[in-house]
Amino acid sequence: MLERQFTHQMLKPADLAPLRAQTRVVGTFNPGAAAFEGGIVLLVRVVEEITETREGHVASPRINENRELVTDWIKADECDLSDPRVYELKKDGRLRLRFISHIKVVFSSDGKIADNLDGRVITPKGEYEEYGIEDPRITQLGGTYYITYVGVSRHGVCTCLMSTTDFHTFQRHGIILAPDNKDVVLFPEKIMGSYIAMHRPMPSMKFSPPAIWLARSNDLTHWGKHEQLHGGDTDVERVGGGTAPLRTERGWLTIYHGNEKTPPDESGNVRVCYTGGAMLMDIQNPAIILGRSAAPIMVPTESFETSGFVDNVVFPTAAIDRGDAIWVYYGAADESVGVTAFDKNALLATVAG
Ligand code: MAN
Repeated sequence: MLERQFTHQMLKPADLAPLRAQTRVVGTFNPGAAAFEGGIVLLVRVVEEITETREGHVASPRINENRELVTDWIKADECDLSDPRVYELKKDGRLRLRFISHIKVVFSSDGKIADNLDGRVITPKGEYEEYGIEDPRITQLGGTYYITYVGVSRHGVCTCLMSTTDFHTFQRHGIILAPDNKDVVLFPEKIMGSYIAMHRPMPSMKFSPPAIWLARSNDLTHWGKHEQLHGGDTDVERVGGGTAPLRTERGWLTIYHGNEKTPPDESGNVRVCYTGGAMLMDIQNPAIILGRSAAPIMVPTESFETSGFVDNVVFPTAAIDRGDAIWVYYGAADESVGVTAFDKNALLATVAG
């Protein structure tokens, strides 16, 4: 674990009003972040659930073709309710979401306090976003900010792209990686003539656990030349890209996530914990990993990280270079936005090859 210069819970569900009378906000987390007009802009994933309850049923919200919210009521005894995020239908093992997400634009003049909550709301649109849009990541390329985000639907979990120059109007560019694939982050420059993305396909055949891959593109929408970047460690169940890489004099620096099971406690309970690790990639060929932190640099420790909608989660989604420090924006316990800072040299020392 690396010493944090400060940690601040920047946004929590109570800070935002629900979009509709029939929903309540249960999560504001996994934010994209970028430097914008002298401050920081955040694109926050806002999760809402249906307030109505029906005896013997559970609610699964979705957006229909007219962009209206409708609720599917599923018989409670027909699904596995052990995961607070999803229902697993017993008859065929299919997943449905317990909630629906949209994206909210939030501004911060000092990068710590969310002092302007008047930004736009981006809501799901179309067949591939019917269960919501999630987990935006922002990369500035020239004067345009590109935003990768997750579209969830009955077809699976895919990654889509949109862009903006002003965080007021957004242009959608459609699906860039087919289901199931998320945790997609773009590098902030073309490298050897190509745009580069980290992405995380979810293999459903059991040859391999999920791993981080790299892909290349000439236009940001057609991706190819796939190669595996990092396949995770044996004790880590799942890894995924986190923050858009930052150029440093030593290489591309990113903070990614992994999850692991804690050893059983006295009652035999095993917890899953999401942590952040650092990775350094070669400037000319980012498929070459120059070093990774031997142990996670970010571990849930603060109460808003250890306890929330899903306990024990830190999920880094943006990093901003502040000269001597790197500020990291992250989702905490699938419920709030946190911001923390690391000394840049100390962070780079964790990835010394
Ligand atoms: C996982 C979690 C959820 C998310 C779904 C679909 O279950 O990350 O928060 O809604 O995947 O992306």
